[in-house]
Amino acid sequence: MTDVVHITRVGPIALVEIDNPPVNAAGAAVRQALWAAIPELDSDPDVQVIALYGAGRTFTAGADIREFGKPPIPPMLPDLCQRLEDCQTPLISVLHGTALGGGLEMAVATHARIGLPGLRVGLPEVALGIIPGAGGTQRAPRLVGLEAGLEMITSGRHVPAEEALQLGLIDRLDSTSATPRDAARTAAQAVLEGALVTRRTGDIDIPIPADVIARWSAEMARKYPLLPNRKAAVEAVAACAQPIRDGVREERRVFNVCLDSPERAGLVHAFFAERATSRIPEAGSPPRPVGSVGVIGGGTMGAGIATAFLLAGLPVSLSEQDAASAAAARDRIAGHLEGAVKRGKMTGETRDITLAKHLQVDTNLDVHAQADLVIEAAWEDLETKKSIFAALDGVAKPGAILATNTSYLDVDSIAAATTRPADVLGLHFFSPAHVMRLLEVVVGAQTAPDVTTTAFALAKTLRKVPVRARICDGFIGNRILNRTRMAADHLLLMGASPAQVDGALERWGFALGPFATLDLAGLDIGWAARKRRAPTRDPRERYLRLADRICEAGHFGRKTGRGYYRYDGGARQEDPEMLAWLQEERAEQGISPRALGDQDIVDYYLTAMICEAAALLGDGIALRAVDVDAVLLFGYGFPRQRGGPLLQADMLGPQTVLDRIEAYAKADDHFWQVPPLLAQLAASDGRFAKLPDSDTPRPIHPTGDA
Ligand code: 3H9
Repeated sequence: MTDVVHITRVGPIALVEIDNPPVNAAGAAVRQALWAAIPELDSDPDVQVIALYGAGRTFTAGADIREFGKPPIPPMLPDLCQRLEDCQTPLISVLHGTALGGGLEMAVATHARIGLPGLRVGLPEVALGIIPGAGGTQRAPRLVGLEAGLEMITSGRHVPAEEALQLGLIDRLDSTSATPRDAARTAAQAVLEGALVTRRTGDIDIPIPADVIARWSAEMARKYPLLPNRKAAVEAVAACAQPIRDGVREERRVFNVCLDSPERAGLVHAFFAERATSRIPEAGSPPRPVGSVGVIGGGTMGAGIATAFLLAGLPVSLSEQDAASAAAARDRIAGHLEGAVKRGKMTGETRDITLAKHLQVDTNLDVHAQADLVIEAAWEDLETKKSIFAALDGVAKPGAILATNTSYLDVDSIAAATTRPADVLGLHFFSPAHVMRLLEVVVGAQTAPDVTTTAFALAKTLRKVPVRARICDGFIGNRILNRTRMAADHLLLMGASPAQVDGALERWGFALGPFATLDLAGLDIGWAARKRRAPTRDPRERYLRLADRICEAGHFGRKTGRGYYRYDGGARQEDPEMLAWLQEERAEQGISPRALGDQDIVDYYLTAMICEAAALLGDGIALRAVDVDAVLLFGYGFPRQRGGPLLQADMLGPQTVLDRIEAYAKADDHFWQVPPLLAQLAASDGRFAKLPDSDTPRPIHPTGDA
């Protein structure tokens, strides 16, 4: 008996319970405990059946992901799985909650599997940059067949219990036992009575036609050029043609290659980033209850925000300026809900009830009188927002949380327009708000702690990734975006074309390059903002007049068929006229273009991103490096397998980043300045990931001591 594995005997049955909260990950302690317990039970003549199950909410979520990249601690999971399979005593497993990755691998190494209702099984390793590495690629296909096995393993999807039964991954579904332990006793009894057949998965032979392997291999290479582990998973499955022990050895070889890859580092970082951002200093303050939500403004953002709450089952009141805008807002929301019905996220009946009973659209702010949270999503103008908040102050009930969806304005100034600044914060959703996962939670100087925890609790309800930010122009995401947009313009000035910049960044993993993104979003809003800011622009700023010229010609991006690109027939194509303007701009600034390769482009762009990320981290705008990475990953299309700009900085090493900045500064020492925090890390060979959390400006020690 250990802390993480409990054994009880019921006559000839040995019940083995894994108890390693929260998800029974098969970390070193669990492996060691099972490694000791199973042979002992196997050699005990009084034990006739062994039944393995999990305590708490789940069987096991697999290997302990936190162990990846660290020195391995024996016994290794594949050896443990082989030991389970080799047992002379019948050994069965009872699965509930989730049996994922190494959890499912242990289960398929036992001699029969029982599922409980609600179970989800899967081999999600590919999403972490690896492949199943404890026999999953060898035993799962032996149970479900080659094609079904390849599909499960290369997609990593969670398979529901009924399908798992159909596929042959589990042998039975038990819908009568009250607990996994009861189910384990019942199933063990069935084995004793000969009513449940046991067998070793490794003894099963399945055909492995070479053409099927070649087809899947080619398909993975084509679909996932930046994720070599998907193709590697197919290679490992091909080893099912060999005896089980040889196949597992081959799987291990492939697994180790993937384990050492930068993609694994990026994807595991992204997995933890998604969860780490919820650790906030306010965590001790219980959130306020939120049973209804008000939204001010029903444009693209407001309608998206309202939809997000409706999809989460919360009633929404929405106010607009006039009847026509109110009707348009309702139509937008109805359209979004229709989309949810089409994607199977909502039934038609629920949609009808939601629109009829849970959505109230009005032209009067009073409609929000009873809302527990009101989110303003009006035009991005400080005076407009201040007057809305002053009016809302007179309408909202005491204790209601008042939030602004501003993407860069000063939340404290907006809060000052009310008599209750402690109830005010920023909730920066990203468009489309019912789809995008990022939510920047902007905490003002006076925001009450329970207002912040309420925002984080709500984000969980909405299945979003909340990231805490302090106030600055653009918070975390848009502050970095502004900087990288300038860097992208510099690349054009230096000699690249928009297609080269976009192409290089897309080949690196971004879903869409910066110029294609601008064309998609529309160039007119940025043009208006640049005209407003022109009088105060720093004369030292290297400014490219290309976007202005494109707009002056009446081209605003995709919606007008032309922008940085032409979109005749839909696909983007280089626009010779735009290229001529670019050449003229360079000539006017006395620049002779030079050839830039993909690596030059990626290095320049990424360094600008890291530079701004380091600066805002130093300013205490983000609590920690991983929060900045989460913003870029979940709101700005940063490639997941790259983990985020600050993971990249840590992988490159701060000194390398600093050297690059100093080299770029030779041509532009206004744009390129070394952030003090980066200089400190470079001096101490420190890492962003190791910095303590801080939401105030970080003291800088020039000696490098963190
Ligand atoms: C593998 O098995 C490799 C093998 O093939 C070969 C090995 C040789 N390890 O998500 P939640 C933590 S690879 C360590 O918020 P939910 C998580 O970080 C593994 N920690 O709960 C969080 O911690 P915190 C293949 C883990 O109910 C807490 O548990 N398996 C692991 O929303 C709660 O998690 C996977 O990829 C882990 N494996 O979702 C499954 N899993 O509270 C990964 C979770 O400190 N896990 N944690 O922030 C999941 O998909 C979800 O966690 C799960 C529960 C669906 C299980």
